[in-house]
Amino acid sequence: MRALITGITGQDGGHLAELLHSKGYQVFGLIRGQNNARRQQFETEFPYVELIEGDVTDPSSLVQAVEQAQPDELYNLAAISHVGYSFKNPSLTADVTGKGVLNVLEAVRMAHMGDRIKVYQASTSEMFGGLDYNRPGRGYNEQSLFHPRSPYGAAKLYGHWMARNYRESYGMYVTCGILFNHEGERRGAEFVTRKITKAVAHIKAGLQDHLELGDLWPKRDWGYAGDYVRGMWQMMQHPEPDDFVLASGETRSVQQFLESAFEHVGIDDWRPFVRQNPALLRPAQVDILLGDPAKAEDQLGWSREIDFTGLVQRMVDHDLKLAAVAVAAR
Ligand code: NAP
Ligand code: F7E
Repeated sequence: MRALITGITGQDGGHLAELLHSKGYQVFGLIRGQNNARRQQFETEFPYVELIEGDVTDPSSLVQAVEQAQPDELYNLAAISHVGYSFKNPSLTADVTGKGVLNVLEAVRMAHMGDRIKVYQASTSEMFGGLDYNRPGRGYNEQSLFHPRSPYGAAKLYGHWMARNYRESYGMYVTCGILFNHEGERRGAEFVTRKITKAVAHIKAGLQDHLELGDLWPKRDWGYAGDYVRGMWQMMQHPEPDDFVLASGETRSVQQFLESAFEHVGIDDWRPFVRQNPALLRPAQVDILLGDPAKAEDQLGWSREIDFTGLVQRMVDHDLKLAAVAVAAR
């Protein structure tokens, strides 16, 4: 089996490459830029991935990538994925996160491989927006209403509908995973969980004295990225293309994540170490996200191995090791 992953240098790209390689796939990854700063580190960690240069905003590069990789499965993970950044760069976000999906689908169709390549589209719980919380206690599922609250969410919703359109119009195998927040030791430090675990480890090691955050009250449904990429693969083995929610079915506030992380290093009172920075507030907030993964559990047999506490501890422990290396190098 051959797989092409866009967004290979991101969090999920790394986990998915590892998973597919362990299953015997030949893995190809699309990498952008003439001198991508992540390339060298990626090649060291994933020597078995064949990198192909391309950009989801450049249709011809995608056609070439598809022709070169000849994939059985194409996982479209590429995106501008930071919600806060999308408010500052809405047009770029529309081009990459929205129209980029169309470019990928068209590349498959134009290469006349629409009948043999299965496509996975990385859709998101941000499409729900956290306002039409219409299944209290149960969470959003595949039938819930969409109400995106950011340029990122709106761009993802465009990509989601284009993916569904290509499934319905051309009979292509295009599956959408509507994934709730998933985190881990590969998470970028611009996202709140990793920002917290890194800061907690640095504070514990004496490398940093405080942490600046935005809103602490929003709630998210957090899981571990390794569990979620396994779900992506399971979706692609399903006989029919479809939409599936992956979530933990639990929701916790940013403050609860913060408390758990500090608690894990033996600091009971986090307040002296945390300051609010108004620059980190967003023009609109997604108040609460809670997902219902019943369909994926029933139809795919998907389940999580790592719970919330395990996730926080894993991330903090990883960052404590990195902090110890930084201290030793001083
Ligand atoms: P991530 O760490 O931010 O990775 C994004 C990837 O997209 C990076 O490899 C980045 O490459 C690449 N990219 C950005 N612009 C590109 C362009 N113009 N052309 C080609 N590649 C480009 O995201 P992630 O957490 O792994 O998430 C993977 C996907 O799932 C994303 O589509 C995200 O929106 C979606 N998603 C994530 C979550 C979550 O909680 N993690 C939940 C739901 C959905 P560079 O290294 O060159 O920047
Ligand atoms: O924010 C609040 C912030 O940026 C979580 C992406 O993977 O998941 C992710 O989107 C919450 C928000 O993730 C800071 O306002 C407070 O309420 O970690 P985040 P996100 O916005 O939920 C979805 C499912 C995706 O699809 C996205 O691609 O935390 N928050 N203070 C902060 N957030 C950040 N980043 N930084 C802060 O300092």
